[in-house]
Amino acid sequence: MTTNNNLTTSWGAPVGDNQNSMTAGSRGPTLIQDVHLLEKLAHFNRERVPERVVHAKGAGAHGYFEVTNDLTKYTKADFLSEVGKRTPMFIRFSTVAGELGSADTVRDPRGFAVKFYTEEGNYDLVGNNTPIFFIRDAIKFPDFIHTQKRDPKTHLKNPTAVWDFWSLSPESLHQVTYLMGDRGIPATLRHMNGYGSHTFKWTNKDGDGVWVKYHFIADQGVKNMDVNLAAKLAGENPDYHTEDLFNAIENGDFPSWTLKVQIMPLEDANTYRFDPFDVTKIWSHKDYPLIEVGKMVLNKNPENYFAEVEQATFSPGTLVPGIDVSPDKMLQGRLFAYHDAHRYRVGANHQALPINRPRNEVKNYQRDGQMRFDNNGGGSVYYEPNSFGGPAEVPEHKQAAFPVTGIAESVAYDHNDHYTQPGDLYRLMSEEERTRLVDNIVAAMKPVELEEIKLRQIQHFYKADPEYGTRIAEGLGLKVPQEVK
Ligand code: HDE
Repeated sequence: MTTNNNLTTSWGAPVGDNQNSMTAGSRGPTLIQDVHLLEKLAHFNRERVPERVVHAKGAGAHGYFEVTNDLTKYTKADFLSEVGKRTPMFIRFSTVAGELGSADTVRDPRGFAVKFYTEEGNYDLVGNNTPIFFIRDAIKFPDFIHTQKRDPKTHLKNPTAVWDFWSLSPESLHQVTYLMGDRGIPATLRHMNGYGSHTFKWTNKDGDGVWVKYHFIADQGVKNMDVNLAAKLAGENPDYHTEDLFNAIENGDFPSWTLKVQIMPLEDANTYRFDPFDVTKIWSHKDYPLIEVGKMVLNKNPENYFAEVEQATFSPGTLVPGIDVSPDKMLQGRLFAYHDAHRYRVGANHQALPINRPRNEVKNYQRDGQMRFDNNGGGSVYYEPNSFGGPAEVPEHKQAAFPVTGIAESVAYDHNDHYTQPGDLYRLMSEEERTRLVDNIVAAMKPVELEEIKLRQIQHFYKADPEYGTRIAEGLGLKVPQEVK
């Protein structure tokens, strides 16, 4: 076949004219038989896939992960099996609430979604830049996100809804305190940590398990952005973080993170002072110190934003042998939500797209579906069990058995101390940090329409730390309600 630079239709035929539609005479009308025009307009109409319902605005990069510490006594995960082992990876950073075109420098958690292309399949670690979350049961997520998105009548952000929900969901206080503090607006995507947030389970070759939490510590250090600069940049350069990441990588200034883990023996989960699967809590670093695992380096920008960043699909359910989930109720809900979102947003065969497909060979009996663009298993055997040497299961990678107990019912976590950890976080802050935190909260709560909501929220701040609650009340020109004192 000869190679040339011919413009072609999507079916490969040379295009004769890409500047002038075919018309009856120079004044038209336009002829419907200009099939190239029809195809071009029709394809254009379909250029957008639905944006992610949360985490719509994002930036991605390629890189690698290198093991620096031998943790094989805890996990048989192949990509962690040897010091020095390198695994290619892709990361997508994102804001949560804004739309695809929204500003980068807003106060919001940042998504920190990592895809490791391991030799035993893809492993996705779909975390945030905060170690905790606003709620701890998946059933509350759609309501929570409604309050973060636009009001259905005004199509504006609605602070009354935000604080109404938070004040009625006191488990959010820890994450609210974190978000309203300095870390709520990172200086750049390179200057923030990432967290797996949930508890996961690691299992070693002997089938012994431990609970694990992930921390990606930014080697660049953590730096945050002043609120006034953030507001200015949101107007002047809404893509500031996206641009910063792209330029850093383009200029060879490769950002990196050190991955560390906290390890908890399985039995400790039964006796720890709170439920360690509750994603609104952090584990004390004194009880479970950070242990180094390896280094993640971002060294290559995507070639094509849509193909690589927009079409990337991450799920906390994309796991490899040696890494399993925990009973965390949020994590359990996410195991359904993500691939469901991908099937809706990208399509039934989203796993086979170049950015998503594993680097090892996929061999299974799944066939067909919309946009099946690989060879669909060719003529190979398409059912199991079979007598034709089709791919067979690997018994040693059967999930380690685990005990389950209890009565099935819709029930809350039984630990309801929503105040100690947010209070500790407040007390950890310097006076300047506390002042900025209080100023941010007061500014955010001022527009709340009902005083009742403000008073309810003030009580939560007060219960975390009397000074915290009192300062917010004063800032809002209100008094701490008597019943909480
Ligand atoms: Fe997500 N989340 N989430 N989330 N999330 C999505 O997945 C969801 C949660 C996170 O760059 C969606 O493909 C539910 C916690 C990141 O592509 C959706 C619950 C954490 C990203 C979804 C949570 C996250 C998402 C939107 C409560 C941090 C972006 C479209 C049970 C630990 C990934 C999509 C990317 C994206 C659902 C809570 C992080 C709808 C139901 C907790 C980083 O499926």
